[in-house]
Amino acid sequence: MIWNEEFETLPREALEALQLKRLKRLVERVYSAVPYYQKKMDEAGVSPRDMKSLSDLARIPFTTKEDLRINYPFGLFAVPFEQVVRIHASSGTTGKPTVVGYTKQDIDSWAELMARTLACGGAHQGDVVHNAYGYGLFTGGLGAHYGAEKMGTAVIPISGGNSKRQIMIMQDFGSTVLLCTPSYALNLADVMREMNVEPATLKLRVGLFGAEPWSENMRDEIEKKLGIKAIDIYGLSEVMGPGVASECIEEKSGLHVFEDFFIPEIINPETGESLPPGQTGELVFTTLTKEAFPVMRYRTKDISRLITEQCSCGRTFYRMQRITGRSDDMLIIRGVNVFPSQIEHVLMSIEGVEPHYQIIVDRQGALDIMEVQVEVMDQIFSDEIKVLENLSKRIEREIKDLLGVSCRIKLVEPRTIQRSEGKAKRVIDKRKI
Ligand code: DLL
Repeated sequence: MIWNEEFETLPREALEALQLKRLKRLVERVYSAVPYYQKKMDEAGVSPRDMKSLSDLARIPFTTKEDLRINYPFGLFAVPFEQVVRIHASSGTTGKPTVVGYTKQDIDSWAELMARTLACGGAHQGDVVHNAYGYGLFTGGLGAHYGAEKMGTAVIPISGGNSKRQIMIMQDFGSTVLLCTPSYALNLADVMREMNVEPATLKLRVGLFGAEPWSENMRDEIEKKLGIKAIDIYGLSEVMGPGVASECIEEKSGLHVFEDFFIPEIINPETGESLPPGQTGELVFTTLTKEAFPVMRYRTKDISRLITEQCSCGRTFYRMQRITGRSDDMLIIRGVNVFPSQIEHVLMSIEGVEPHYQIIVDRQGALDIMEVQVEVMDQIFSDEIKVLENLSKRIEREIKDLLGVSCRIKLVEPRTIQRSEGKAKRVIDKRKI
């Protein structure tokens, strides 16, 4: 089902006209309300009057996490503080969190976007939405919650953690739609197995997973283990939270960006130059309607590509390819660029390997050492040493073939790698550079 036919199937021309109208208003509003942005635009020699066509957006300076840090906590809010009704924050890897605000209208838009996302994933009124995204400052829990209510589903605000209780509630309340990170979905599948709960006896039909990178192979794994369809959903706090883009259940191939609310661009992360559709680079978003915390050309550091071909589901919005990495997640191992997603891709394609792994990077002398710790299935772990040796050699060889760097493989017993209840921590970089 398409939640909002009128907007989600707009012909391209009408959509772009709407975007331009909204863009003009946005730039004017931001310029007059936020002195910091006004200064940046003045320095770049661009004024709101210059927004004559959508291509003029490229004249606006980028916004980065550094801009947010400088203005911590509320310096980039574009409305009087009395109009702010909600504050969220995302924990950075270092220092202070990134803080974002919402007006009443922003919360309504967000609910609309999450209702669209749920509909994209095949949810409908009457569904029991098991919302295991964390409630709190993280945008996942409350963001999804309001969308589920708007759609008219029965939402269970279970939040993350306490997996046994989650499963009991799934059984007793008849949860049909699961919302959580993909790594937590796998964690739940493992706990089901430990509890001898057969996933087929549950009513779960579909899961909307996001907030962290995952791969096509991990999707297969989740679908197989939980017996559901797994949908990729994307968003980030600075732009809104979840509800920026979503796969449709019809194609499960690329995530529709809700382009009446956000303009996506792809840039070369090194030069900042705009790239044409189809090319891979860093995703950049401009929010078209947000009141409290609008952003212009926000650099996400997420790597993707835009797909402009029409989708069979009927939505006309461009799709973004699933995120293949982050420009700042990239590890440089002995000079070679390595994305954790590439390692995951290798691991998930090998029989006997569990989807739980951690990459540990260290430096011995002047040499970078990468160790991949990965869990193997029970029966393999209790097998002969030779079997384990062969498996670890095979993983090592395949990683070397794909990435051109050698690494150490450490096969570990099932359930030894720490499980996440939210975003999984895949990389531990111990190098002091
Ligand atoms: O993770 C919002 C969200 C909540 C999205 C629930 C989807 C579901 P932040 O905590 O600000 O917001 O983190 C945003 O997470 O820049 C990506 O690097 C990553 N991310 C989010 N969704 C995906 C996804 C939420 N589907 C950051 N695939 C983003 C890969 C994702 N990475």
